[in-house]
This record gives sequence, C-alpha cells and structure tokens, in this order.
Amino acid sequence: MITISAFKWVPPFAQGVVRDLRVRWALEEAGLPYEARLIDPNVQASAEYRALQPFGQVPIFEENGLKLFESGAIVLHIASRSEVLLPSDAAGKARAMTWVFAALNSIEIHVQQLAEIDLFAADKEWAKLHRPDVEKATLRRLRELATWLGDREYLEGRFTVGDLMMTTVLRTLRHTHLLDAEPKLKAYKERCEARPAFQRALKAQMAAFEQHSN
Ligand SMILES: N[C@@H](CCC(=O)N[C@@H](CS)C(=O)NCC(=O)O)C(=O)O
Repeated sequence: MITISAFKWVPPFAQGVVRDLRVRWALEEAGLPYEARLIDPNVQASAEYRALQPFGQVPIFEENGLKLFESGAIVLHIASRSEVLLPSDAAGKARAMTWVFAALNSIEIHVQQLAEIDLFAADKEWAKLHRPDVEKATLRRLRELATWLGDREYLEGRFTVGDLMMTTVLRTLRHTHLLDAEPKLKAYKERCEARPAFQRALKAQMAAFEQHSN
C-alpha cells in the first residue's frame, strides 16, 4: 500500500493548497489507492521523519521500501505508472515532464514569493516595498503562460502531469485576483480542477482538517 504524509491540520489560508494535494491528485488520476499518514509539528521535527524528508515538510511517499520526498519527484514517479498522466511516446512523455519543471521552476518561484509576502509578511515594510515588483513578475509569467496556452484545452493539447502540477501552482494565487487578468488561463485552471480525480483529492485533504479542527 502507498502511504503519503499530510498535515493533521493547517490554518484556513493553507487548506486546499498544501502540497500533498498534488500527490493525492496524481494517485487519484492513476487509480492507485493510498493511505495518508497525518502528521503534526512534533513529527515534523522528529529524527524518524527527517530521515524521510530532510526538511521536515510534507509530502513524503512510501511504497514497498521506496521512500520519496519533493512533490515534483513524487508526482513524476506516480505519473510513470499511468498513461492518464504521461503519454506513452517518448516525445510526449518528455514534453509533459518539461511542464512539471516549468510549473515548479518558472511559475511557482514567483507565485510562492507573492504568497509569502501576502500571507506571512503583509505588514512588514520590506514586503510593502517589494510586493509591486513581485506582482509584476508574476503577472508577466501568467501572461506568457496564457500566450502559450492560447486556445488549447491543456498545455500539450491533452491532459498530462504537467497540467496537474501547473494547476496546483496556479491555485496558490487564490487569495489574489491576478488570474482575472488572463481569462483563458483561469478557465484552464478551472477545467483541470473540475476533473473528478482532483475533486476527490481535495475532499480527502479537507476531510483531515475538518476531523482535526479543534
Ligand atoms: N519543495 C517541496 C516543498 C514542500 C513544502 O513546502 N511543504 C510545505 C507544505 S505545502 C510544508 O511542509 N511546510 C512546513 C514547513 O516547511 O515546515 C515539495 O515540493 O515537496
């Protein structure tokens, strides 16, 4: 049985965007059953957990002695077992993987900076000074991504693990109106979120928080 780690509870601003969501979604798309090991700050700090995730973060993935961390690596590992996520031809596979890296290295770095300013440092002077530049850089990336997408339904025409990762990254902007500037990109994100596998993954993440809300 596959086990992943997830948080027992997080504050509302993080609920629905914690990175185990990517892994849950990939597992749902691939039709692979899994169990979630729900952890708290004590477990995060423990030597046992650090041996699985050097930075004490979620998610981790365990199956038959294989232990993985980093959501990108985990999602690619799962994708390698499902044609829903990775096309079987070599070129299609490489292109889908390219979009996973684009999501993480070209989009998430900007989106994450903005989220950190807004959610953790909004009242700090440095954040107020820096935010306009970060927002501008994020909007530029969104525009460039929207230009690539054009009238395509998905980044490579058909749904792949690249769309899965991109959608989870774009969701991090949910506390802003930035996606309103790119209606086609917004519609693309919503198209991906409408997939039944995404809905099941989100429901499972939220269920843990509801269960541990007091
Ligand atoms: N690059 C890592 C980042 C993981 C990450 O940032 N996890 C967050 C939750 S979304 C976390 O565990 N934060 C708690 C912490 O850093 O102590 C990945 O993609 O797996």
